[in-house]
Amino acid sequence: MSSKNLDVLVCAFGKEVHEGLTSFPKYLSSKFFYDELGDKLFQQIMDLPEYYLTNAEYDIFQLHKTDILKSFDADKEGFDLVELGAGDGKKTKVLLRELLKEEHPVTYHPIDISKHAIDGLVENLNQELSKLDVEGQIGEYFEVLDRLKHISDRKKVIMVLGSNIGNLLHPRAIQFLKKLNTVMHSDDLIFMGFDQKKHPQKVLDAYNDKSGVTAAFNKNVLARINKELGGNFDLEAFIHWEVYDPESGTAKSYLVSTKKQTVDIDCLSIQVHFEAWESIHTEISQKYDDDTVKWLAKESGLEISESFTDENKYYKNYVFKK
Ligand code: AVI
Repeated sequence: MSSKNLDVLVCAFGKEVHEGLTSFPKYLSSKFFYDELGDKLFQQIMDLPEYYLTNAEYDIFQLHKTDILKSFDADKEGFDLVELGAGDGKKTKVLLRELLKEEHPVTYHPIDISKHAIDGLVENLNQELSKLDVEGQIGEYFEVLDRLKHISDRKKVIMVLGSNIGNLLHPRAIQFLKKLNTVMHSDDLIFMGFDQKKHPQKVLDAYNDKSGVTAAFNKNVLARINKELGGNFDLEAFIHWEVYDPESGTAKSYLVSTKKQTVDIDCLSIQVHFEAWESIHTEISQKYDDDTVKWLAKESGLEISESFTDENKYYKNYVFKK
């Protein structure tokens, strides 16, 4: 094996692709959907008529902004609003505008792994909400949260929107909440969005849109393997497939091979064999109900103090305290 091959194997992407495609059944992590093209496709998904999640959470912010801010129970000292995975900040701006209107002393700390996203958001906020105190942070959630642990003596509200927690199976969601718990002081809060169980067809449609954007998003992981790991996946020889189990509330995405085929991945020095109709599991998008969220909170040493939903009850934002 050449040293280049070794480098690729030890990089996280190469290592996990190797692991997932040599396992049975095959799997790849949805975190690998996101490169420049993947980010663009996800932006398009959020604008799709079928993808109700974004609008539902936006509506919650519009409908309940005053009560949401009340639930943060910040005193005259104000607070630090930390957002993990801030993206374009569209929903958060509704709260930020309200905070400025009410003259709440607040510092907004958007955190994202993408420098591009943070630079763009900070610039945009400086223009649109020039009075707002913004401290953008680039990095992995927990590394930045560790840094933020001691930013001030003020209360901290940690926000995680977009049902991002839904991409984690319950044990990993608990790990995530527990980790958040460890960086919280006694009166700090978490404000987190959870997509709710609903008519199964509504869920299926959200992850299987007519225009095929979600299919392209799912297949982007194969495109990345081709580009970054020297793969030769034929994207046309795989179909995007979505299933939803209304009992567990788990939506699962797959890529299914439409024929018997062998794919070379040069940088990993492997050949991956697919039987006709063999699948690669690529994503879970968990849907919740109050009991499940209550259970997650309890397992993580947290308690729900309030929750807010949209008119259709598609989505809920919960406030957690220690
Ligand atoms: C980012 N995440 C919460 C999205 C979801 O709903 O699971 C990603 C996504 N996958 C397909 N469509 C959107």
